[in-house]
Amino acid sequence: MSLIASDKYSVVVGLGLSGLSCVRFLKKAGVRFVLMDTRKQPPLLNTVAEEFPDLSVITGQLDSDLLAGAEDIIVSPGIDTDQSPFKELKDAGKSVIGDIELFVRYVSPEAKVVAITGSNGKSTVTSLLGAMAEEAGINVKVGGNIGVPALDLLITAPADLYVLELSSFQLDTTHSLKTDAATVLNLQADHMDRYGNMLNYHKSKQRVYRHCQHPVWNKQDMLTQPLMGAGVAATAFTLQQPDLKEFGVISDSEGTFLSKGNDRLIDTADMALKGRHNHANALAALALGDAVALPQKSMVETLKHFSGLAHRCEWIGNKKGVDYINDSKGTNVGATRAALEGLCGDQSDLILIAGGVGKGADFSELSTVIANTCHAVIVFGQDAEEIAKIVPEGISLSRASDLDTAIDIAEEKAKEGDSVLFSPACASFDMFANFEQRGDAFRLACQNRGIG
Ligand code: UMA
Ligand code: ADP
Repeated sequence: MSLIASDKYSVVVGLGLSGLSCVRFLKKAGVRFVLMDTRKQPPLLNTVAEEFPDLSVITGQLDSDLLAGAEDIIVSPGIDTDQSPFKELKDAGKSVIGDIELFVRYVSPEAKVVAITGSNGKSTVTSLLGAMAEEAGINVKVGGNIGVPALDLLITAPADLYVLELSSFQLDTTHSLKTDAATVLNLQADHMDRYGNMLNYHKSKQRVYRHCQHPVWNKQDMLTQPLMGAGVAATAFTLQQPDLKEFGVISDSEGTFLSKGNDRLIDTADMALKGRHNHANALAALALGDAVALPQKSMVETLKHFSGLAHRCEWIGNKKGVDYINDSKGTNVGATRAALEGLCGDQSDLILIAGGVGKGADFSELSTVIANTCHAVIVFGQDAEEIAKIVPEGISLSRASDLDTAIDIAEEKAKEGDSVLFSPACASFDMFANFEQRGDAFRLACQNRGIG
């Protein structure tokens, strides 16, 4: 207990990106705190030591006495607070929160906040909405699960609009988030190793709608429907013909248009984002933007040039008439299904490379879509066999020892007009530090073969 005398203090648990942002923020705010991490060598230990040489860090274990005496226990999202010792601390009435709850306490009440969650499409919609606001000349900041911790946004000059991507992990430790608009984009099984079942995962995602003025939900995915009392104006989006107040798609002889009710906003042929799943993402961004009064003209203009983020169905290049696509961010079954459906042409012209850490997922959901879109599948990584099991008969199945070999096999199998889609349906941690490193490895391997 010598680290802290009798005064009030907080504990920051975790020294990854979120933990570091808490440290920087609390230092600036003048809040006393202790920092701990269960790992002996947390990834950002050296960064903290350089920036804050006087700060002692408890590593390799958690100090239960210090936790018990803390005013707030600020836990990083990668830690499950339904496990010991946090579950017991919560049961005992202690304040166990995350970086987003801190953000909520300190953000200016004048600023607008939009929160975006869902199993897939979060980063795309978050950055698209940010780009739409920028196009409109609004002072906007974008952060959260997208890789820029939310508290980093409060360290610099204030913004008028904050667009936050929130994971279920972050929502679990957030209690009083007030938003001007919020959405659950979709709900497909992910993180089952943490939640155990869809019910728990669903509950976690629904937290984004608490204290939300204007919920936006996906009419084709009932699990995204806000479970809140009557009297809250919610807007739905759908890939089908919209009702009057909805955002949807009108298709006729003149083209396929993203629309608000009967108003045709943009021909999808004029959008820089490709794939049907991105039509849904664009509709969600339009509905959220509408809810916070972004001008329609700027939003539509943005859709003409916003081509998406790296590692999300990213076109790398073409060799011998074959396209190579990096979808390393396809880290779960739903994402890979959307990529297959969104990118397949008229024939079964896809070759899928998949594998990695399956996070307890049920891959059987991919069976039918593989049958309809692929003529070959190449599996690699820790859970390769789990995927191999569900590849339907009649589809060529190969096993590769690593990603490089998988691309070799794909090149052999591909014929003119095909696309090689790298959409792992798995996390990357068996072979790579993160999905970005895995996607970079794919891009480099392609470039080494004269692709891109
Ligand atoms: N860990 C320990 N002991 C500790 C603290 C952490 O073992 O004491 C482990 C965790 O179990 C986890 C790893 O460290 O395996 C990283 O966890 P973290 O909470 O320190 O992660 P951060 O570096 O703070 O990054 C987090 C998000 N990561 C997670 O939620 C796992 C980042 O999202 C996010 O960009 C960042 O905060 C800023 O907000 C990444 C992610 O993978 C992209 N998110 C998941 C997803 O999108 O599916 C939820
Ligand atoms: P997230 O931040 O939720 O992981 P991203 O925008 O980074 O979402 O996209 C990750 C992957 O999810 C994409 O590469 C694509 O395969 C898939 N995806 C994107 N949008 C959708 C959507 N609306 N529905 C289903 N899958 C999607």
